[in-house]
Amino acid sequence: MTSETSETSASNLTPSLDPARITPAPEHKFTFGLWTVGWQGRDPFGDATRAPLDPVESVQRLAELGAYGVTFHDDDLIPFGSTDAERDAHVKRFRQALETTGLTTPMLTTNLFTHPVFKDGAFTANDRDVRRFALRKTIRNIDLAAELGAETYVAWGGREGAESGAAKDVRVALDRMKEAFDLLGEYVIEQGYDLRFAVEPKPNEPRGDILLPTVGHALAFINSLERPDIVGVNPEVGHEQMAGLNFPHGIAQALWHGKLFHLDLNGQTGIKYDQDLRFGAGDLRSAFWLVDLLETAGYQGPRHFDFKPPRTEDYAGVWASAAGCMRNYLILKERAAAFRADPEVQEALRASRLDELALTTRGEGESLSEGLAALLADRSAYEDFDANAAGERGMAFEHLDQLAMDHLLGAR
Ligand SMILES: [Mn+2]
Repeated sequence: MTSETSETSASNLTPSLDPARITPAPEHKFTFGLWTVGWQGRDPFGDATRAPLDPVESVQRLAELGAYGVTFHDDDLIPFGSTDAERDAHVKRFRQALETTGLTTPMLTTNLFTHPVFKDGAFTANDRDVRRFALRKTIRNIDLAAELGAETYVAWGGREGAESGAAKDVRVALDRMKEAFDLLGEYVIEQGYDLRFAVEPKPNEPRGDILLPTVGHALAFINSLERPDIVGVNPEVGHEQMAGLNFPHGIAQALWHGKLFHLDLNGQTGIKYDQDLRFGAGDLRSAFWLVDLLETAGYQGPRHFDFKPPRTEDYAGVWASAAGCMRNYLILKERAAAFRADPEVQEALRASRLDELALTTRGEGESLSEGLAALLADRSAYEDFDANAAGERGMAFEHLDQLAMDHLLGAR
């Protein structure tokens, strides 16, 4: 093969992406936690590998990379135990950086897991004084969230759980969890804040088992609250995958319930510790279907990255990792759009009868009682139905999925 033919076939196989379309810009609504790029690489087995990062520098660097906003736990900006004067100084410097760069703060959250006081949890700690302290700490940061114009307040209960059976009465702990969200909801309503809560599920780590371990558990819990309308979920890619679950399916159900208030994008390779890889690393097929879903379902919220640049990296590697999160999202967005626009894919979707899934199972325009009566009277639905013939119909899903693979791999 000559080099000329090899170049020709390569360009036929690889549709080039317009560099402008995969360059991050504020309109893409990419946001990063201060604790992500600011993670110093301290893990259970090793010390920090990076020096502390000034939140103001994070704001400046992320703005240069094309981000839309930053998010943070109270303690990421204001070290635990700061005096009021120190707190004001930290907030003032940070606000100046936001104003200079134009970065937004769409989400804030509370650190209820680092300080030893939270070793048995916060909202569900067995100790009542710890629960009351956790609520006051949260309320104080909710005030800051409202001041900074955040729309979402995330609650990740990393320490709400147990390592042993008798240590936590889960039903009673859930009473306390409900009480916490009801009190916080009451506070937000009384203050007139335009702020909604998003519960972040995780199955384990740091606790042996964490309460509200998956999106499904959290959705069910929200229904029991006094103000379920102001509480949704903040699912994280890696957290659901740690439980072996299909993340795009969980997101689709959260969207179906109108509860996808926020989300945490990162990468994870299977059921193991919480890896927090950059978005797109880990399960790439899952990432492709996630981006396809978010972009076609009309999700309007921030594309928020909650990842950890590996501790092998210096700060050049940290910024490369952050840029990679956004670049991978935009590449997958292009690939997913090309998949949806491909006439052969549209034909394959019809062959797999996705259009038929969209038809109601009862007759069009029939009420439930009319539909039920018609179903019971319909001999073709049962008495005359040929189940064996229907069982022989192929679904053509493999061809459809290969088309998706071709687009994902840049072969179409
Ligand atoms: Mn994580």
